[in-house]
Amino acid sequence: MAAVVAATRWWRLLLVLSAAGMGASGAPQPPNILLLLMDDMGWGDLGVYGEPSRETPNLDRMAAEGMLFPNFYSANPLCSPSRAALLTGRLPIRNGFYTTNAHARNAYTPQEIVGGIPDSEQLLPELLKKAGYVSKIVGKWHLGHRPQFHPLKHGFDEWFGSPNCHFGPYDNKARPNIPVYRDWEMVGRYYEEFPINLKTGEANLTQIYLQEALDFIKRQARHHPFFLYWAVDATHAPVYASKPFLGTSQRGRYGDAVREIDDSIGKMLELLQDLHVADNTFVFFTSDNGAALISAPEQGECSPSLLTVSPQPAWPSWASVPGIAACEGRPGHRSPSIVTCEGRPGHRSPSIAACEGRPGHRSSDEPLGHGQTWPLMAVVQGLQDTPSLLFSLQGIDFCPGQNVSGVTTHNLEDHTKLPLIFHLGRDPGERFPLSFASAEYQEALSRITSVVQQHQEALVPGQPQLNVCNWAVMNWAPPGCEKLGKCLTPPESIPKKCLWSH
Ligand SMILES: [Ca+2]
Repeated sequence: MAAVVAATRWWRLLLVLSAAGMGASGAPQPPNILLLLMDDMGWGDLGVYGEPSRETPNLDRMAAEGMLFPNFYSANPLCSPSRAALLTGRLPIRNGFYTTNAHARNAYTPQEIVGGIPDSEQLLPELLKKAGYVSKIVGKWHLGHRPQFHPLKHGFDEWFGSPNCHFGPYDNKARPNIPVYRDWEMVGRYYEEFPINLKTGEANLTQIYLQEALDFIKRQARHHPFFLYWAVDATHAPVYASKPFLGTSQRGRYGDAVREIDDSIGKMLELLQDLHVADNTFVFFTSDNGAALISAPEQGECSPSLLTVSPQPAWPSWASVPGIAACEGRPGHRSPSIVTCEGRPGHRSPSIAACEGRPGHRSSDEPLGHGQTWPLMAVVQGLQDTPSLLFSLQGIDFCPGQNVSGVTTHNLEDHTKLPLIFHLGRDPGERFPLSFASAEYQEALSRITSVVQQHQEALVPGQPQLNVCNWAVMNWAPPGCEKLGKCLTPPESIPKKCLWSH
């Protein structure tokens, strides 16, 4: 869907940026890239997006001095497919991050998953490597944990983080604790060498991830163009923060985690300034999916914003995520208001390409993408002044008191025969579907249906990676476990269909 097109556009931008200055020796170094990917952070969770406690000064400043993307979508409402799309620039249905085990069911990569990112996919760090970049992933990978899916086999040069979510603690008998890797080998496991106190919410992980980032930036900034993918997960349940931040937010533990992340990003931006590379670094901040309202209020937030919805099947606002760019070569650029790249406040899905310094470049009148998993669930197409969002299927686990009658449902509902259509310009919260009898609805349906047909005719689905699970493939004995004395014995191999309950 739109998110993927946004991802594709952001790819285009990066490729243009990385192509700049390449070739002749002595040419300017291609820009560094700092991609800050949050986990389950909702559209309304930052001050600059209207969160009233205003506890994200660094991100708010970054938006004020850079660019804010008020309509920015991820490709999927769950971590793995969204991240696969971000790094490949391709819809999950194409890159294989979907399941056919059940109709219209999202899927991801728990540690019993057999599949992962296929070798046939070209990831962003693989392309950047050809341009001389050194790439590091800090934090959550989530594109498969088996050896062939290791991030260093898919373009990254360094890794500090984990292959799966920080769920647990497990007993290391029925299910192993999730390992934490440094490059090729594990260096410990969550709840063991890397503790997370579920009762107090205390964990030092964001600070560790920050130090990994600062160290990498210091090492690389003067020698090679770098790509740092900072994929922290403190805002994913169970949310956590380090001791100095615990209890400091007006909005509970989730706010503590957000405050620590904001503070960390401030330190990274400060380091770029200190190293005199800020002018040549493209920084982009976003989230893998919208707010995890299923985790609220204890482990998430029902923030009072337009888009307060959950990572649940088919509902697109789950995929409405923050998007902030600090554009290369425009240090100190200050927008008088929240603007898109094209300088039209509120204009929908701005073209990241405009960050190239080509403000006349135009791509947002293209169909903005379609669908995410299987089957097609939603389409975003058109501009702010035209009805631009269609649903064929939807479902949501909404926050108390925020139900929208006839729109939000606890269970997935099939609207294929009479899709819901929203005018995102007038109704960015997607609460008021157009009247089926209206001329506006009929015109939009006709227009978007042709986009759907084009998509379906051109679609070449990837081999689904999220169908088969096997407890024997879990993180029993990751590489490096021998050195730590932490190898566990896997159970008998019994492949079975993965069951997806949400
Ligand atoms: Ca997520």
